[in-house]
Amino acid sequence: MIRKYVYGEPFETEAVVEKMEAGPGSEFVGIGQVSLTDGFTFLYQMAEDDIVYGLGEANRGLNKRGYCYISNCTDDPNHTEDKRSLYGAHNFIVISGEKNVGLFFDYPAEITFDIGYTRSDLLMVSSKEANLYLYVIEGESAYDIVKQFRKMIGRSYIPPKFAFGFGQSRWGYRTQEDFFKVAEGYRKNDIPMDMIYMDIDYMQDYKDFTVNEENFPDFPAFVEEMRKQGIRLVPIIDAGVKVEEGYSVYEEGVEKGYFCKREDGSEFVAAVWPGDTHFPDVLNQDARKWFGGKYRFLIDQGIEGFWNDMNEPAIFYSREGMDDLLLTLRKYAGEDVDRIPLQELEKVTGLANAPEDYRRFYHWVDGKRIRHDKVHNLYGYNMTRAAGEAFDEIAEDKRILLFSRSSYIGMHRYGGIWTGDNKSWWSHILLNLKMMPSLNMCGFLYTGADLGGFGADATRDLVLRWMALGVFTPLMRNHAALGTREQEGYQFENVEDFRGIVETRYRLVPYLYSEYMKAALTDDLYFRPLAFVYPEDSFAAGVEDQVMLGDEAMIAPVYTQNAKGRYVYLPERMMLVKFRKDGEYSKEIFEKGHHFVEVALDEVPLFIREGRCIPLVKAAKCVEELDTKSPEMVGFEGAEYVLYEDDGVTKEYEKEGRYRKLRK
Ligand code: MIG
Repeated sequence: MIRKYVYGEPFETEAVVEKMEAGPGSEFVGIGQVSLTDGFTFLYQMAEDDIVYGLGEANRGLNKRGYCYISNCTDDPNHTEDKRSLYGAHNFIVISGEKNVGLFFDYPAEITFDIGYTRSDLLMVSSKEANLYLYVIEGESAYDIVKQFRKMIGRSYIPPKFAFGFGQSRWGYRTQEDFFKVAEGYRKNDIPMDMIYMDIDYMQDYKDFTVNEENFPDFPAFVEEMRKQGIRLVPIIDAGVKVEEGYSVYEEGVEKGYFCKREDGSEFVAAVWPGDTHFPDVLNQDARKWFGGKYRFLIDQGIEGFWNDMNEPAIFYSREGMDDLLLTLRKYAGEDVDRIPLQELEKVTGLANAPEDYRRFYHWVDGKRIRHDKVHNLYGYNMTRAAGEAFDEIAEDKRILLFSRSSYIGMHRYGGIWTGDNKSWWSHILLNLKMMPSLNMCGFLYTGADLGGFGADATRDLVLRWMALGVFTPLMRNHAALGTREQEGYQFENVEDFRGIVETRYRLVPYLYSEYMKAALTDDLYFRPLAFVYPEDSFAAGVEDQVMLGDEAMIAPVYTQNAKGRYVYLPERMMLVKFRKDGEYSKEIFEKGHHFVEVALDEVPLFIREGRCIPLVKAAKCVEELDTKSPEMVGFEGAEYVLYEDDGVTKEYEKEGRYRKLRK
């Protein structure tokens, strides 16, 4: 059962698609208490054993209890344990225990989730303004509540099937030759691959919807040449549009009034990669349509996928912020060092993503002007929506790959997300794993992390272990930052180990795609916490480093260096399958309980549940070359698997004959 309450005058985020009558927001909403004396505060008394799930792309555990999280989309590349905000704002939580309650706070500005941080038994959700919709969902279990929520927010984005292949990325690929070198690195070493991502250096001076003509003299021919090798190029698009006379996107945007403006009506200037930029006002329907239409420039040249970056939106500095800093520095130039108040110099480090900058520009929505900070968490969502809505017109019945860095619930209908600038740290493999079910609960199914880590130098074993997890995430992409150690699959010794892991992905693509499609088409989860599947099992509730995949399997990646394997808890009897680089696999049955399982660096472990089986095919160099006619079935004798299969290109998901029964 879902109840919807309205407080004040909420901004219509369009996160929810189901039409629902809203009751007046009272101070008592049945399960918790609301205080409106100082902004908005929701209070809920947690029972000792309550688990709190949700918050999508957030830090720390699967169980969110015991910390404080702030939804405030932020470009922060240091995802240390103390961080409260990352790139997304996913305000849905589920309290699971004696009583099960789902709560969605549809509020587009900063909102704080104090989940037993201030007082261990108290859940406090608070925002400065009391303008929001609160959805209270009750159900028989946490899982049931999540399914109700997913239905209410609408079907998750479905990418083309090639997007289930492996992709290589690195910030710093610059010229056509750089890209050919990567393609060659993979193809020569017989490592499958479907995508190479193009980071900001493909553009001319970081201008959106341009291609550097010197480095790509004939871009469409280049795209086609890659396609012939079975590789799609996936360019990045940044939020800020470069301020430059003669640049058509800039000139048109100014002329039509489609950029975000200051209070005085002038265009707000934010410095990002291109230098001075303006932000397209993607919350404004006309501007959104205009900006989305620009993607056509690349689609017309053969491009079939994009990633949207810097859309929190990230700001290196604003004109105002810089002016203020320069004045301060001038004021103290020549001054005795100990007479300079240090807090004044904090302006230097406080220049980027400054809260005051988010109060310096405005959006026009349905004839009303609204200050950015009041709708801050909707920017990435609407930039991606701009593209998604445009694709429906540009490419009609064709699926385009699309994912974003910043997001809000609602964006899950238009694209996926990657989890941003992690580091080549072992702890971030585990963080990657924990985020996946939480993201699924909030509607984001096409997700994945930068495999091998974005910042810092990777090591061979870390990349192998991380990619062995990436085998199972819908988005499987190795990406690294400029200046870090190269970590493409062919950069380390014994390249066959990398080949084996990527080949395992391809052997599983028909199965993983099928699981993805079933989850998307029935508003279900692709990754589930163990507790959703084994609600009666008290051990399962505490397991955070293993995750259920669909109805058949469980993953338990190795995430510590120099480990020969790991401890695993099996809530039931399962078969451990270890995929090997020779194209074979080993299998071993484990009884319910705790076990240490050995997993070598070149193996990919997967647990298959009692009485289940999954399909396996032969690897190929890219997804479209996979032969799926008669998969080999792996798992328990007599088991049955229902395989979903379609062309992977068009949107006729529900046409007849999509499901096929396979038997072991
Ligand atoms: O300020 O485009 O998260 O994936 O490689 C950094 C360069 C901008 C941040 C993205 C990252 C990308 C990088 N971008």
